[in-house]
Amino acid sequence: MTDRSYRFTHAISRKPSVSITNGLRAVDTGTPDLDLFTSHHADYVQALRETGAEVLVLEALEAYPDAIFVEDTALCLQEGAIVMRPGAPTRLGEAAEMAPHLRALYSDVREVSGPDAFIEGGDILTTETEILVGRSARTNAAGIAELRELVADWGYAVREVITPEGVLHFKTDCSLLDSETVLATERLAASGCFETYRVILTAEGEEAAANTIRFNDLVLMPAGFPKTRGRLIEAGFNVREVGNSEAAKLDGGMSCLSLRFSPKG
Ligand code: CIR
Repeated sequence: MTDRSYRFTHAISRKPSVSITNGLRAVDTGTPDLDLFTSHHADYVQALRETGAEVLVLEALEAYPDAIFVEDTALCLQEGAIVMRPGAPTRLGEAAEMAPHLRALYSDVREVSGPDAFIEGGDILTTETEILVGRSARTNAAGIAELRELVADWGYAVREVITPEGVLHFKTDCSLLDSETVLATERLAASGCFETYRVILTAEGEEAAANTIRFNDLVLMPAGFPKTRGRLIEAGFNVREVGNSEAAKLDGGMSCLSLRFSPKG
């Protein structure tokens, strides 16, 4: 089994902007504190760098309050990158801001461009064998169909799945841990989408721990979920906790804060 879905040479991240206080959120649980957000973000970037990866940290984009959540702007594979079409109207322009940075690193950059096609990176889980895409309030069937066509000649199979009702993104509720293992909430696992995987469930009341990232030898997880952390450690993973209180106020987690990849050419 290969390990290209969790071993990476590169990541791209973006500093939080002052405008982050206006970021989108499903429920208002308070205004994010910029200084604390900046410090959590620095810890996150440092953890990625400690694995040996090259991490490009882009400057804040004031015009886009949610621009720190770079994951939603692109899907990065070894063969090339696909620029997304975010379904949140205030976030659509973020994808074009990311495209030149991807072109600098990849020789093949493609774009989801259909006027009715919407898709955000947070709905996409790339495993060793397939690309799962959750239909959600941000990602529609046309977006998934266009992605399927764009990656077909690179040999990827795209499987459409469903993001649970009321959940922002598919990966809000799951993450890849290794070639055959995912971490998932019970409500997502119950949908049956992970039947061919080994599933570690988040502990009851710790659903917000589901969005982790496996990045080289580390699993980065949001701080404050001791039972789920214990399950991951017991399963043999090298867990690093990162403060996520401010990103969580904007429905963000570990995966949203970076694009992770190993460009081939
Ligand atoms: C949004 O609602 O779009 C942002 N406030 C949070 C985006 C989180 N991104 C992700 O899960 N990939």
